[in-house]
Amino acid sequence: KLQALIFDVDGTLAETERYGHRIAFNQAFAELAFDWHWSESLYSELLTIAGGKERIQYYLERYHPTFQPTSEWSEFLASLHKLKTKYYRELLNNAAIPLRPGVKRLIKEAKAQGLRLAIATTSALPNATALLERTLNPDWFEVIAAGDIVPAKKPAPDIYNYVLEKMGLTANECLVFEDSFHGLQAAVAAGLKTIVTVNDYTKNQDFSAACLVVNHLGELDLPCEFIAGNIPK
Ligand code: XBP
Ligand code: MG
Repeated sequence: KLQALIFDVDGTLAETERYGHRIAFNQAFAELAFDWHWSESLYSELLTIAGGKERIQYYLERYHPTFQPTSEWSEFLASLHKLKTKYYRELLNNAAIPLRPGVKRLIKEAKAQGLRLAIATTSALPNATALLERTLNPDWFEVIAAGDIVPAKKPAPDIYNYVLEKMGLTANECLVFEDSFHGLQAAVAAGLKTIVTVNDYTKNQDFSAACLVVNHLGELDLPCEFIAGNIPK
């Protein structure tokens, strides 16, 4: 029997990549006078790497292979990422990135029916809680699993296995909501059934492992569109 819903954050609850993370990375680069700028199209490519620190490292290796930080790599990445997190929180406070259609409705309905709720995100914990504080309520989620809490980020299943263990549930008692190929891979590798709500960054990715693919979760006056499905019995 279904006991819990587990939600990804970025791209699933809200369009935070487009209106938040990318801009915050660029603001952090500018503050440190680095001549690096992540355009929308470059960011689509960089999104294949999960995790902000990991994404910066990939970008530098690929586009600025001779760059050497003045401190240790791990220290450099951590401090640059900390600055990015500060800007991201500022953006959330000022621009108030809205939830995607149907997210609040579904979460409230699930709560009313006694389903348990959790978060599984690659993004840093302060980023996840900042969005939840502004839009939903962090207390509604029994587990908020985020960022470096597990060593291997999505597409590794670790973050989902962590949530299952914390909640004392098996995979077939849960349903996951994701927006990206790497998120889907992580959930499926943990044995979880997954609904994908695509967005502009992810709509051309391979979601054949999902049990349902829709454009968003839908509202009464904004029905969702079915894209693909393989609904399990
Ligand atoms: C989210 C990510 C994160 C965010 C940035 O993926 O990949 O890296 O882009 O967040 P998912 P941080 O939605 O699959 O969890 O900079 O805090 O890592
Ligand atoms: Mg996502």
